[in-house]
Amino acid sequence: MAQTPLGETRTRVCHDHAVIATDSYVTSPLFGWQNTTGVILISPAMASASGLNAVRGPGFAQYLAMMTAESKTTGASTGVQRCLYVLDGAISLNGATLGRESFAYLPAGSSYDLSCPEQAKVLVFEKVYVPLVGVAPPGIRTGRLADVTAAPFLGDEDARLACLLPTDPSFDMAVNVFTYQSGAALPFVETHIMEHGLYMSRGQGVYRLNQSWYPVGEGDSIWMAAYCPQWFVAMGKTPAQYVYYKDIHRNHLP
Ligand code: UGY
Ligand code: MN
Repeated sequence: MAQTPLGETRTRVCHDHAVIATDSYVTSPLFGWQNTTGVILISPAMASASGLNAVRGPGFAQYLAMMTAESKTTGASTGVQRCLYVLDGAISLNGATLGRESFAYLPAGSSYDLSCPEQAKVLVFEKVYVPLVGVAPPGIRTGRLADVTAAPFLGDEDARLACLLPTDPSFDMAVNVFTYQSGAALPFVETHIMEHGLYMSRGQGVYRLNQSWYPVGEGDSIWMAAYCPQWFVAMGKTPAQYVYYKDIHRNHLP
């Protein structure tokens, strides 16, 4: 393990955003999973570390599940939906193999057999599902990033967005993969009601979060609260990519 003798880290936890760098990971057994080690990167508990001004913390959880051949899960807590993205290795869902850059949406209340033939690093987003009157909740879905169209973002061919889940109102969350050629950027500083959980899956760049600019690279995670001003530019000699969550399609008044 890399040592940081002078106590340096890029990790920051603020009232409206957080950057979690790999050098500050602490692993633990994962609730709801058997024989699986995890790192809870973002969760509602973050409010307690983020300062006196925190009105509320994240409304979802983002974590890494490090799976081996002994690992397994059969479902999430009551009312909780999951979206998984395979960062490395392969997993098995009800007997079907999902390889690197595959994903699975697992609705609240569903039960399944999720295991791992050998080893896998899986990014997981969890959120309590908010039903919509008159709209049937979604079913299980699986897919591969390679099969999803990555559309130019607001016309920029060098910033491409792949939406892994359908954008229909039965879903109250989106999970997208954003790939930037080096030098490409978000076209403006976004400020919006949706919150984000983000995992840098490739490359590097600079993320602006509120009034701070952070160098970020592969393996870093970011929480952006609702209305946290946000902007990104990709830098370096290879494309940058992040997988991110956002809440969508539900009443903006609590
Ligand atoms: O979907 C989004 O809001 C996205 N454009 N935000 C981001 O990449 N920070
Ligand atoms: Mn955004």
